[in-house]
This record gives sequence, structure tokens and C-alpha cells, in this order.
Amino acid sequence: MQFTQQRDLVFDRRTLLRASGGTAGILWLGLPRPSWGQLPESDEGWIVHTRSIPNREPTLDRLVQSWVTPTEHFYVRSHAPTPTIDADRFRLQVEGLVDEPFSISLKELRERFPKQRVTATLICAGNRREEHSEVKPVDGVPWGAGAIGNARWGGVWLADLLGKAGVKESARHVWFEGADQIEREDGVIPFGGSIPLAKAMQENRPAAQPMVAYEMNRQELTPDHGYPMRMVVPGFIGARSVKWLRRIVVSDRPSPNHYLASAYKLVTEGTDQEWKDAEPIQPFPLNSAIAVPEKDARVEPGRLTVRGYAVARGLPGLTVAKVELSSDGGKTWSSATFSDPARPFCWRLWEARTDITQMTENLIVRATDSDGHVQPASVDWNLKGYLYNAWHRKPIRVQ
Ligand SMILES: Nc1nc2c(c(=O)[nH]1)N[C@H]1C(S)=C(S)[C@@H](COP(=O)(O)O)O[C@H]1N2
Ligand SMILES: [Mo]
Repeated sequence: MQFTQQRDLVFDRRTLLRASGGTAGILWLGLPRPSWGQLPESDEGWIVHTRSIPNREPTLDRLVQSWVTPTEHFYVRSHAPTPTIDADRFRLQVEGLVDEPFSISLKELRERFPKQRVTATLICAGNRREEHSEVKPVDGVPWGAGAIGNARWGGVWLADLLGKAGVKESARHVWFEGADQIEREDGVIPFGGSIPLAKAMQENRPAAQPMVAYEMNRQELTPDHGYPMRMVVPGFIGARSVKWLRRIVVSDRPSPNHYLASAYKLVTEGTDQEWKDAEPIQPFPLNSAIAVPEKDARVEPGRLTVRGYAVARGLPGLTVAKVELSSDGGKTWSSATFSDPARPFCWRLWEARTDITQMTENLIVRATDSDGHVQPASVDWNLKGYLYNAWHRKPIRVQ
């Protein structure tokens, strides 16, 4: 099977400007030189982090317009250019500790297995990394709070696929591998990872199970979101929802793929031993963010309506129970209301009203889940800036 890399001649402007010391004059000869922070018209509503390797997040006001995030507003996080895949020739392999390994095309997947639907929130482990960097600089794409989205997924339960293959007694983990080609110092590798078999089988079988999805918001997946098929693992960090899924391996151990074995872990020193010993991150943490008003917005004293999102820890049975907002530095809090019911592994959009005075410097939000677990005021720093979930503080300018 041949995968051609999508070539993209548009340079990533941030990298370009950084590499050329901020001028990039020669490359923009004859064109009006773009200024910092200003994106081309087609990027309106987006923060584009990198382009040929697509990494972008919607601006927060767009993000909270609806409970289901339209695909056109959904963040994209990739580690390599989007592979171009010929779906007529593409086959997903199911192998490893199974009685009968098999491979299956998109067409067969649609025809031979019952179609399931699940609404689930995807969150990048690096969401809010930008704020984490304010504590102490960290590596990686400087995501704001927009590396999150809630979509309706359509496809096949992973458990049904594994059921067809017949999982052997000794199996404990399920590995996933994508069809992308990521250039690393040690060579070219596909993105991959694994989840515990118990999560794959969701022993108590709640409605939100891990899925091999071929639809996003009732349409075929788009190339950037994993066409022709991808994993969707409700409750786990986005990295486990492997796109361009081409191999599922049942094993007695976790995946040796870099993105499970040595990335997506909470470390502080970054020694080889520390990376090796740390546990892979799986469920996402309790989190919330203020989307509207935007950072440094000019606000008049008086009543102000504030909007945002909140998400519970990615554990079965938990939902967001409460969201509170403070406009006096955390001395007093008012409760937000929700526009949607609480659903497993889905975010909730909220709205709160608060009094703004000349003294107000920022707005602060914190969420509480149905277990009574409260979002922390601050969090420990980690080398890669993963899982930042401190109270979201948003500076505003009262005038
Ligand atoms: N094959 C492959 N799958 C992948 C990735 C990737 O780079 N390659 N990125 C992962 C990460 S880190 C996240 S957060 C989600 C993002 O999914 P999205 O781009 O559809 O929003 O995809 C995951 N699946
Ligand atoms: Mo991610």
C-alpha cells in the first residue's frame, strides 16, 4: 500500500518568522508583509500553530457556540502531514493475541458490523499548555484552551471487532497504529499507542465505548481527522484516539510505540529512566475554561455574562456537577448554569453572570465533578506541559 504525503507549500509563518529573526522580508517580496498575530483571511476564527503538519485550534468564542462542535470548528492535532489514503485499497488489520486475525476495508466495516453512535469530547493532553508555560517554559505546540471539541462519532464498537477476532486469555492491552509517517531523530514511525483491554471491552458496557469511527458529525471523516477510520476512546486523552487507524494489535503488554512508551507522561527532569518509569496518561482530568469574554477584553462595570466549557475526569460515571465563577480573585463565587444535560465523557457548556467593578482584574472559573472533586487552583509543573487544569484565570480591562 502506498501513502503519499500531502505536500503543502504554504510555510508555517511562525516558524518562518522565528527562523529569519522576525523579518522574513525576502520571502514576502512583492507581498504586503504580514504582521505578528494577524492571520490570513482564510484563517479567520482559527489559531494556526503549524500548517504543513496541521495543528490548529478554533478561537474560543467559536468553540462554545454549540454543544456539538461542527467539524469546521474542531481542533486538529497531528504529528506529521496528513496522509493521502486510497480508501478502496485501505485495510485495517486486527491481529496479535487473537484466535482469528483478519483485515477489513471501510466498505466491509460499514456492511458487516452494526453501526453505533457516540457523542464524545476529544481533548489534547497539551490543551492549555500556553498557560502552563507561564509558570515555567515548556516544549511543544503552545495550545490555548481550544484543543478540545465535542463531536458525534459513528462507527463500530472496538469490542465488536475484537469479539470477531476472539481475544486470547493472556491479552491485557490493545495497540493502535496510524498510517502517518512521523520523522523523528531515530527514523520514521507511525503514531500509535494502546489502551488497557478492560477499557477496550468496557466490561460494564456503558453506551460510550471505544469505537473505530468512520463518521464525524454524520459525515465521512475528513482527511485531517483520520479518514478513512480512526479510534475514538471516550474519556482518554486525544492521543489514544489514533487517526488513519490501520493496525489493531491485541497484546499482553502496552504498546512499544514512542507515543505510549515514552511520550504523554508527566515527568519533571526528563531523564531516560524517568520517562521509562512514569505511567502513560490515560483518562483526562477535570477541567474548565472561560471562552467569552476574550483575554484582555474591555469590559464596562456592571453585570457581565461569561461563557465557557467544563469537562469531568474521563472516568466512567462522572459528569460535571458544578461550575463557579469569581470576579474578585476567588473571594466569592457564583454558580453557572448549563445549557445541556450531563452526558458521560462529554463536556458541558455553561453561562454565568457576575458583577464587574473597577477593582476587577480577572475572571476565574473552576469546576466540580459528580464525585465532589474540585478543579485545583494551581498544578505542579511538568516538562511537557500536559494536563494543565488549574483554575482558568482570564484578565480583563475594566473601563
Ligand atoms: N495517526 C495519528 N493519530 C493521532 C495523532 C497523530 O498525530 N497521528 N494525534 C493524536 C492527538 S495528540 C490528538 S489530541 C488527537 C487529535 O484529533 P483531531 O486532530 O481529530 O482533533 O488525535 C490523535 N491521533
Ligand atoms: Mo494531543
